[in-house]
Amino acid sequence: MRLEHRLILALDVVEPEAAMSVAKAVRGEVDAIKVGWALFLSGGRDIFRDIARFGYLLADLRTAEIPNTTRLIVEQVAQMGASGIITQGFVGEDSVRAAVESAGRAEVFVITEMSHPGGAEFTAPHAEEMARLAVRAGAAGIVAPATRPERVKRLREIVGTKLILAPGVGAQGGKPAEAIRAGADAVIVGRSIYESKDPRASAEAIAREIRRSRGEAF
Ligand code: BMP
Repeated sequence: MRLEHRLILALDVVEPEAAMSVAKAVRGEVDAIKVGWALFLSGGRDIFRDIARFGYLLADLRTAEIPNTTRLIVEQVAQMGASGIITQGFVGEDSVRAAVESAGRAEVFVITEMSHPGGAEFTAPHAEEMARLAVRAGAAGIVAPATRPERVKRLREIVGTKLILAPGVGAQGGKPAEAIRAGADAVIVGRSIYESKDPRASAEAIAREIRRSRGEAF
């Protein structure tokens, strides 16, 4: 993933035409577009292919399966033109390895600790093990909570130079600059962009905040 803005749009817009119009609006202002189950169920393979033509499609049909089923799913996702694929870490090393091996040229990101309050119940106590697992399995990086920057900081110590993508900014209460300062490479933002009146301006504002926090000119 090429990190120019350090911002990934989570396109959780269910209506395909509306989704495409948000994708077009933020074109050039985000590094990747994450598309998940809700839009896949309404727009199918076509919408995935359309978004992939735009640039980096981060496919979030997050696998939580045994290795064989993981392989079958990930091969399908890669065929739709995904540049990145998200998988759960709690499934264990064999399943994560299956995702990495069947992803082809796509990068695999492993969810460690989830950003919502419930993420503290079962994922947080094992997040560090999942981060180690992601490194061992050859993943491109991990997903870690922008809602808990101190956890991003700790997970950064474990994953070294692997990428950390941090969701939970805006609607879930996390702050983009804090997540980046804690060690995230990019933030994943959904509602604060696609529900705003001007998605492009909202994306620009978040990217500007990140640049400022990194002391970069903008
Ligand atoms: P929003 O900015 O609207 O809260 O969206 C966050 C996005 O990141 C959603 O697509 C959600 O599924 C995803 N996500 C998350 O919020 N927390 C995680 O721990 C992992 C995720 O993939």
